[in-house]
Amino acid sequence: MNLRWTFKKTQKLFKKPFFDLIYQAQKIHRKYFDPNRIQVSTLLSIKTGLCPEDCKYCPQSARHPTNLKYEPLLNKNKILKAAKKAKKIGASRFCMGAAWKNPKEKDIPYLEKIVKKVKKLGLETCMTLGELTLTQAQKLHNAGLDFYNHNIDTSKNFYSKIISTRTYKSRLKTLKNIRNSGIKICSGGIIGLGEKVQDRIEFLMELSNLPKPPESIPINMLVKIPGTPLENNKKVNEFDFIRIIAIARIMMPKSYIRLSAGREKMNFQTQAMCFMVGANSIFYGCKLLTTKNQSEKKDIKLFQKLDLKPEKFESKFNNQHYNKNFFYNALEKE
Ligand code: SAM
Ligand code: DTB
Ligand code: SF4
Repeated sequence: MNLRWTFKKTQKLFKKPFFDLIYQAQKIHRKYFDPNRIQVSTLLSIKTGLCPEDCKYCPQSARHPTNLKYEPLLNKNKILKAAKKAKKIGASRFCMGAAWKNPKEKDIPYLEKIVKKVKKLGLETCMTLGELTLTQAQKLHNAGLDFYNHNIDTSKNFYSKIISTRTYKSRLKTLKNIRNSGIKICSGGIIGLGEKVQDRIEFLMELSNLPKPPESIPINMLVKIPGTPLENNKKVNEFDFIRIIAIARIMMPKSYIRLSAGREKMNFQTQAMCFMVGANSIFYGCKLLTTKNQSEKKDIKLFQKLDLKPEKFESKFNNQHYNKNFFYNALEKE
């Protein structure tokens, strides 16, 4: 097979002098994207905790004593209320996550209904529900699901050190089902799991060598959760993190790269560097799934400092006029 990105070619980027690398990344970013615009998504956990999987990083696994409150699948009104709020504060996409190994057949009609209703609000829709069969993906696609998030998390080799209840192969199979259904792929991973540079190289190679790279790539910095096996992991160095964002931009020039979990612990300068080298999407809202995110107010300050505007969301529903104070105004109307 002819790889788009070989190990050697990718490794070269990891060894490149920092300023040469970020110059290359920014040139590519400017070729494919408006550097002053950012895609904004808001997350909601629609089923929280008691997950049968054993992902070592995750607060929601039933195996880790994390003191998380279990919440069964949320009712429609609660989900729609959160979606309306997300829209009001300026998000263009609403991402719903469930702590499942996979959705059960009996849940699909309800999920389809939710997708239809959220879509009607004029938001793009995204779900992350675990493994999906082709038929399930097709049903969600027909209901209007735009994106499905399913992270490969790290390299094939390191994966089994982090998760034992499922395989990398099954992860890739779900990505294939999503692709074949017509839903756009959101897939990325976590930095700070204890992976080596070799794993980071292989992780980015895996994504960039998919038949078509994911449209959306979340890069999470590990949020260290007390009670999980990774709670005492070593902090990721900010420059190493920026380097990974830059390399992802170079390897997957047309994909949106989301600066995802971990922003709460990053200063504005680090986040600005991530945007500069190619990140152009964020999770916006004071909560990720179960942990704190950087507050909306702080995000707005950051956007204003950097003159970042939300990406124009081309939809017949979205005729809101964006200006520099758009987010402030939206928050004030809350
Ligand atoms: N259960 C589904 C699954 O695993 O595909 C969907 C929800 S799961 C919480 C979504 C993603 O969140 C995971 O794939 C992982 O990459 C990310 N995640 C979970 N816990 C995290 C943490 N402590 N720090 C950073 N990212 C995390
Ligand atoms: C992704 O890559 N990151 C988001 C989203 N996809 C679903 C989740 C981050 C979760 C961080 C830990 C928590 O809040 O539970
Ligand atoms: Fe469950 Fe997803 Fe958390 Fe793994 S990452 S424990 S599958 S919710």
